[in-house]
Amino acid sequence: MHHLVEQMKQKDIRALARAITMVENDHPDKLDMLSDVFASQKNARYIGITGSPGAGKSSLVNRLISHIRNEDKTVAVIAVDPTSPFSGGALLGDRVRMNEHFTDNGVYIRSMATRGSLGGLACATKDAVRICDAYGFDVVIVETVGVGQSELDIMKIVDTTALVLTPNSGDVLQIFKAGIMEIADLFVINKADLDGVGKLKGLLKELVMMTSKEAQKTPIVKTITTENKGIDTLWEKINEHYDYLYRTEEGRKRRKQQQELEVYELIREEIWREVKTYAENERLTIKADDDPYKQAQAIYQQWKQERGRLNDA
Ligand SMILES: Nc1nc2c(ncn2[C@@H]2O[C@H](COP(=O)(O)OP(=O)(O)OP(=O)(O)O)[C@@H](O)[C@H]2O)c(=O)[nH]1
Ligand SMILES: [Mg+2]
Repeated sequence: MHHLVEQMKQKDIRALARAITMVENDHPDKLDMLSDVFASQKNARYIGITGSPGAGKSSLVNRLISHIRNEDKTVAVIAVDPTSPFSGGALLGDRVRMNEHFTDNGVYIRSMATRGSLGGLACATKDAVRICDAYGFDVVIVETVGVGQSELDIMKIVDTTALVLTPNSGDVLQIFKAGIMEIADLFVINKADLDGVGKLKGLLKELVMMTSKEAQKTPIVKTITTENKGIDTLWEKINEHYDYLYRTEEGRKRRKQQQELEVYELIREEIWREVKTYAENERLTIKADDDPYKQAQAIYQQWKQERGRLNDA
């Protein structure tokens, strides 16, 4: 067994941190470690909290942590930070940090960024979630800003996705367009102390009816995190959804689909690595101004021929 996984079994939190750093940096030895992580997974429930910047995701997670701890369960939080050099910082002056749980051993909070790997952030996040599961946390929460494809991919990892919206933000339409609506298992109207809650709720109900028959049941929960209101209901709805998933075949089906995709993604990554190494060794240069389709085909075909030649030899 990989030494980090061995150490995690002894509840060594630094081993957990190191394991996550390995996937974050796309370390060449990560696959062996991850196999052992996979085999050591317990039965954590995975929850995703997504929504626009500043919607109150971290505030909610903060409150949820307290709630979960009161039930004597342990919880890990992976805060995915897609902060780009362009938007970084400017938007985020007012953001809430989850520092208050810093000294609690039953809580682990980690933010993630990545470089390197092809699958990128979504892939690394999935691995980090599994690592937290293998360590033995009862609940793993993923916080991510819900805007692009990679966030959608991240949300496919979790059992239950809560989409956080705020009144009068215009979020709904934007998120509806981005296809995030379909992956939400429950809606949270946070900042319910502000005006426009009724209007947002009406709009949400309409959108839900339009998108799917089944989703009519998609719960809408109102929260005011600053006053600790609605958190108990939110946790209850999350649990109800989890129960539904595993009472029916839905949960198993979701994880199976996810795992199938994952196998192909791992293959893709493996091939990508090989072709890239080959191209670099052969000093094949990529010309930014030339047709990318033709260049990709040319390099791929050349690599394939080279492999064929090596196999024949
Ligand atoms: N009025 C009101 N303000 C809230 C509520 N919840 C959060 N806020 C405030 O909204 C701001 C952003 O909260 P965060 O929890 O950092 O939001 P976030 O979605 O995690 O933000 P990012 O991680 O930066 O995308 C903070 O100033 C919070 O105090 C609420 O229920 N009502
Ligand atoms: Mg946040």
